[in-house]
Amino acid sequence: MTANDSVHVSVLGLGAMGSALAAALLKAGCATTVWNRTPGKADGLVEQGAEAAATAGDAVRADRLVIVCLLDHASVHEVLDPLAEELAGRTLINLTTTTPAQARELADWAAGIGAAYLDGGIMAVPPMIGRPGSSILYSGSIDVFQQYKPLLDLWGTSTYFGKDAGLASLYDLALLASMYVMFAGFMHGAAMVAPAGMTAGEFAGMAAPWLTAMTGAFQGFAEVIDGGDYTVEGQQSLVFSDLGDLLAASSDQGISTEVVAVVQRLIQRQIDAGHGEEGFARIFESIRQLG
Ligand code: FVH
Repeated sequence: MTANDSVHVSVLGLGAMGSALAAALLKAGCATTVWNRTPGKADGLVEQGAEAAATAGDAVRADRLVIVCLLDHASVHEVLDPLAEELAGRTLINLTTTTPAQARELADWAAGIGAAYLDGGIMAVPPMIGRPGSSILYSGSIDVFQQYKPLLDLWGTSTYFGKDAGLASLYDLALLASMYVMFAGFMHGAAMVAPAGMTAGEFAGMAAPWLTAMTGAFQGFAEVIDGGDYTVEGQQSLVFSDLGDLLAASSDQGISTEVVAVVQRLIQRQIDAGHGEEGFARIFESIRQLG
């Protein structure tokens, strides 16, 4: 199929993300039916050519392909459970953020009612949908992924990770975990310099190029972790990585030390276990084993 080759799609959920997904489909000429719990959110999409369904059931019955983008796992079940019979024989692509366990549960539920299921994790914010940089991770039915790939590509780069429906969510949440910890690090730095009169905006101007340059270290850390040998020459040792100065300076600035203290604890656990001269990447071991 091409992206809009006689594809009829129903989109359930017209929040910021669902609306962006539906708008991209309409822009590509896909016949699109839309539904939202609270009326009114479909109006702009109807102006772009969408068909508004009065109920979720009407939307499901309108098309064989049903895209779901609701708030969370509970809202997905709230909307879909009463429609189990209508969903039989149809294809469900769920782009709602869920945990891997919730994605697997939904895949099993879909299999039980006779619906094909593909789970997606959106690595984009709504304005990015359909633009360079937007990426969506998928897992679940390979048949669904292959059949609808031209349509999925309308939203961003589509990557399939396997038939375990939980994988897309796992990778999505792992990337989000990395992002939130990095964001917390930025906030910590901004809080540190604030008492000295630097605005968060000024600090952002310094931090962005610094952190961008530091992401260059990821591959080196990854090689050490994947190789399983933290004694490889040329690494910054755990003892050298002591964050005592960062903690003291943070305290001196009168701010919380929580963010940095977490990293210091991960380092210390490895030093206490006798690995002080090994590389910083060894804190991976502190994280992957429950402390
Ligand atoms: N927005 C973003 O940047 C992120 C990017 C990564 C992926 N997420 C996930 O996408 C899901 C939807 O996010 P959203 O941004 O569209 O969220 P909202 O604008 O808050 O819209 C939520 C929609 O869900 C509907 N809804 C909520 N609860 C129920 C329910 N019990 N029954 C039926 N519909 C429900 C809500 O309807 P209404 O409040 O307008 O009636 C909205 O349509 C989400 O998983 C993100 O994590 C977005």
